[in-house]
Amino acid sequence: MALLNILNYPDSRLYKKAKPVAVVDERIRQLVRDLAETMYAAPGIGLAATQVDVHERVVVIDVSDTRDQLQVLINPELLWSSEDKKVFEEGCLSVPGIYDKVERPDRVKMRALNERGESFELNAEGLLAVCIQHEMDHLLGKIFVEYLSPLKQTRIKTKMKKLMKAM
Ligand code: GNR
Ligand code: NI
Repeated sequence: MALLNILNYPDSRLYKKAKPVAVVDERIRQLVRDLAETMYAAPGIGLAATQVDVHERVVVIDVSDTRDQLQVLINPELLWSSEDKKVFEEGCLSVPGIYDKVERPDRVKMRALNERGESFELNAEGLLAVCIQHEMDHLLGKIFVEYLSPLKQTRIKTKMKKLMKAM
């Protein structure tokens, strides 16, 4: 097991597009374990491989209060999203200390592979739907602040650069 280093916005590597996983093998299962450990330690409710500088389509999520309901999504595909939207106050482990409202479809239907390489479908709503969409964006190189106004994005970049210098 290993704790992985999480990239901070606006690191250019966060904008890379992840490639599909060809085979779910022991290497991928090790990545899943390390992502989960890193997510729980942070703590966060989700983590995409992109955030730890691995550009493959792997995501871990746990939105449970008990922190024992790990969900692994490999090569996730969006099958359907609802017309109705919801606004949610989002945060991101790659943008520490920043929270802002983002509007997204309220419900989504997904297909993905689990850590055994088996295909499964998932209907999600509420926090899980928010988290899945947030993580899928990471795999495409998109960060939630890109939904905010250009002025807010500039302010957040300035704040993050200052924060990085102070570290
Ligand atoms: O831990 C996280 N919390 C969160 C809160 C609201 C909306 C999305 C998230 S995901 C975030 C972890 C993270 O950055 N995943 O990419
Ligand atoms: Ni994030």
